[in-house]
Amino acid sequence: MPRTYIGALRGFDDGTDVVIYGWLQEARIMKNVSFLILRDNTGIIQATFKNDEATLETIKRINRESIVKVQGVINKKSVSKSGIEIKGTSVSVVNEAEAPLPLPVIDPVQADLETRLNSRFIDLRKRNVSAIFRIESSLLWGIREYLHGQNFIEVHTPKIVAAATEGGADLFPVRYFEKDAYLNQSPQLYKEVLMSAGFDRVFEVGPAFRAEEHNTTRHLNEFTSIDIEMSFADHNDAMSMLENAIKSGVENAIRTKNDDFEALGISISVPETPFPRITYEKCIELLSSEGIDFKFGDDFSPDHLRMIGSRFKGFYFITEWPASVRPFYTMPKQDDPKLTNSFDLQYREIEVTSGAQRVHDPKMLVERFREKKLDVKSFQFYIDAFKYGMPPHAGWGLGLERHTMILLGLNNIRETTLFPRDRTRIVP
Ligand code: AMO
Repeated sequence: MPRTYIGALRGFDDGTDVVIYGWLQEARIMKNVSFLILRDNTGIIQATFKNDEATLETIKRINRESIVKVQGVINKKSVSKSGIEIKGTSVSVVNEAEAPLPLPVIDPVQADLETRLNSRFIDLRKRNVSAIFRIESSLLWGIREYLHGQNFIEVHTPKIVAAATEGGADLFPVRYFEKDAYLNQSPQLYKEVLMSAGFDRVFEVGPAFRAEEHNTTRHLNEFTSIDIEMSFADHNDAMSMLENAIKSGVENAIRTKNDDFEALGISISVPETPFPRITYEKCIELLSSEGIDFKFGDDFSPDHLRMIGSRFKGFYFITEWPASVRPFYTMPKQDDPKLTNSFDLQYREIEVTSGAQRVHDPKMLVERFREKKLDVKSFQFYIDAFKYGMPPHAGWGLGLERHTMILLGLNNIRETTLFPRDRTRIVP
């Protein structure tokens, strides 16, 4: 008989014979009957067994979290909470779990995050933990779907590279035979080169590596970056693309992941678009109205951003950042080159996306390299792509884990990362 997923049992008639496989969450042995609580990826079900001698012998020996096979009959007149159970006819162990478990799955007092991450494979068995990743997947699916609908193609660019993109200090060096190489911080250079190659619109979902020393609740040393680049477009086009992509992701999650939101005990709503936009200079005015002295050209601290963010309900853009705090590829504002055609998407004090219109004129690009005191030689492949027909272009990079974290109201980026890489953690 084929296997039935636990979540599908409800669709069968009372009295149907079924076979289910799952993790044994709990066994309760009473005087005349035993109850096995079984769990798979789709749900939880109770199987009830009469205590004949052989069955009782088996049930007594099964450790929690063992993989078991239960054969039985659907009972829809059950008095159990879910109104459905299996009247078990046979039970066997497919693969035994050792005891004790490194971490309990039924965990009335939640273990601390470090302990949970050390035994992440068990931690992820908890319904309210796996829910995060199902939702994350559906957010990403909705974003992908939207971008495909806008004629973007998904690309994959190298992660072993010869030059820095987002600032030289935060690079992980790797040995590449007889050459020096690094783990890529962002697909920035390659996605721009693909504009010169004529692809018009590309997106990539891939790992980005940052050797940042600070160990915070919103920084990882390896994160998943959703990047887009589009030709014949400016920062305003990129911002609308971002709003709509985010909206599509949230809509998809709400449409498909009701049970997971329930498991987390939260509900979210589709953000209203367009997101409010506030310029960097307006932010300074806002801060000074609160009595905070802020120098033009500096970056905002988390405290500053908390204050600015308190003025907005959800997402908002900070636009027109000064050139001093933006990378070399950012297009200066035409009538005021101290500023740039750039933006960050914020959610309260947290930055979830950076983006901009890019410099497309090769001469201006080389000038920007000089201003930033970068070695033009190590960017030659990138500069060459600008010399033979580069369209004007714009794009952004959205951090998937941060995005999921803010939407679900979680307070640590490690919660939305299966196996986080941080300043101290590289296993598991
Ligand atoms: P930036 O460096 O701002 O921009 O990164 C874009 C987004 O990626 C996420 N992010 C991180 N997430 C977790 N841990 C980190 N250490 C980390 N660093 C960044 C954030 C951030 O907003 N090339 C540009 C993008 C572009 O202009 O297209 C870039 O990489 O959510």
